[in-house]
Amino acid sequence: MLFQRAIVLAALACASSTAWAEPVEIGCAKAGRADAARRPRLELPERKIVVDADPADWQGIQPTLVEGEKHLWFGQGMTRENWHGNRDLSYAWRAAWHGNKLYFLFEVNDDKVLAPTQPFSYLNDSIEIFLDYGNRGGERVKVMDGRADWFSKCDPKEMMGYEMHFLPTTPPRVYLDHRDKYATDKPHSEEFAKKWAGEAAVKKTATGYIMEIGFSVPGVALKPGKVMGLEVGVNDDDGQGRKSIMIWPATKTDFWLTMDEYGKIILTQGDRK
Ligand SMILES: [Ca+2]
Ligand SMILES: [Ca+2]
Repeated sequence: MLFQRAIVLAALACASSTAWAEPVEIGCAKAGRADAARRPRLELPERKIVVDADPADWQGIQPTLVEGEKHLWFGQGMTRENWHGNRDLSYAWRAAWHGNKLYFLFEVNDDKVLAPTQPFSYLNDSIEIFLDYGNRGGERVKVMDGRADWFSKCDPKEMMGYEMHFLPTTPPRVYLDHRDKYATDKPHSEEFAKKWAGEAAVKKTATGYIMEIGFSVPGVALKPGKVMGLEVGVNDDDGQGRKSIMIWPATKTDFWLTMDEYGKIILTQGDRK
């Protein structure tokens, strides 16, 4: 997504003529690559999950808390001042796997959960999942024809990792990639259901919403020991368009372009409930 982010950062920070394909050297991107050992590694238990927005299936699986300003990403009008604490935006997420499907549970605190009014999915209240399914790191989209603007075309062969968006609508709207430029009114929900065995369910809560998600990435086999890169985010629109995004784990890098600082998830056999 974050075409707009890419433009801003490329213009500010990247002198390369292939700005879309080259890692943009900002913040601690280089230091992060040199210090891979510090990246979070999470073991995903194997567990049968029913995707119904009821968190009961997840008992005993440790949530990862994304709270506090250290998880904010700044740019495109998003500043520290726009975030009003954990009740405004924060979340806990968990992940598991079963068969050939990955499962996620997001429990989001957002004091104003709004119907989508913004033109692009990521400018509305929404969840983002970035998946480096081959644990490759590097460029998320590897341009093959030399064009500078990879966002203008979505060639599945070039996609080394997915950027998926989920809106807390009923039913949730799902966006799988940038082929429709993440236009809010062009979700890929049907394709998600048919080709990804995708499921998503949402429930509003007193403090925000719960989203439960399950899917099988086409062509990707899951088995114990498999390692993938993962980055997650939640966007917050409280009525004036997106004002905050909270990210795990990398907050100071070009995570929508490069996958070098994603956390690692490892599929285990440790839990067969
Ligand atoms: Ca909010
Ligand atoms: Ca909101």
